[in-house]
Amino acid sequence: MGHGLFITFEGTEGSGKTTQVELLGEKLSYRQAVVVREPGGTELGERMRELLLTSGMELDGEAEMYLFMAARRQLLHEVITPALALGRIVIADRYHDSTLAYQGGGRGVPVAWPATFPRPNMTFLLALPVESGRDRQLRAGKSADRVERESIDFHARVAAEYERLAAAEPARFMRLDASETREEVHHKVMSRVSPAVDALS
Ligand code: T5A
Repeated sequence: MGHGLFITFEGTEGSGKTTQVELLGEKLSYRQAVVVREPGGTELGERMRELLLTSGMELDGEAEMYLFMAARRQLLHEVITPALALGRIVIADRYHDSTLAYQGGGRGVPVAWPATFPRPNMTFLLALPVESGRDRQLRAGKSADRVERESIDFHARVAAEYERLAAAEPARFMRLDASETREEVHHKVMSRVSPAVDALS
């Protein structure tokens, strides 16, 4: 990895990742922070997003895992790695921990961390009860995609896997109570990000 700063946001559906990514992106716009979302961010990624989330296609769990990872590899190649090499800050709305939690924890597929996928410098896990996240999405008028339509049990396994991942790497993960207000969560994010940004310059 270069000398930039790689920040990722993770969590179950409706936990507020996109909201926090936008708040942080605005706060760091003076540094031209690069904001990406997964799956997406490249032509391949956006096509994959359609296939994975809205096509209604029946997919084998392992095939699904490779598709998410192929989209990620392309995003690393086109966007993330060059930005980090230039010393930029990259903020990602989901990254490889999503595959570990959803395809690994949720579907029971064995998922590894490829050597060519950089580890983020910091990862914020937005922890929120699964039902509350679904309520928020409903209130926001967001219709459920292919993964979101899975059972409550599936989403509980995803949440449990996120907790396990965060406990296993306490130096990288910061677990946040996502039931707090947007501003409170953002404040906690900044308490971790600001010193790291100061250390960059
Ligand atoms: N997936 C993805 C995999 O299975 N494997 C993978 O490897 C990857 C990368 C992605 C789907 O793909 C799966 C996981 C997902 O199912 P997506 O459309 O990107 O799909 O969906 P999500 O990432 O889940 O995004 P959502 O938009 O559903 O949820 P967010 O981003 O967590 O939440 P956000 O910020 O949009 O907020 C939801 C609502 O809550 C409000 C917001 O205003 C919004 O209305 N809100 C709050 N309300 C009260 N208090 C707060 N603190 C709030 N923060 C936000």
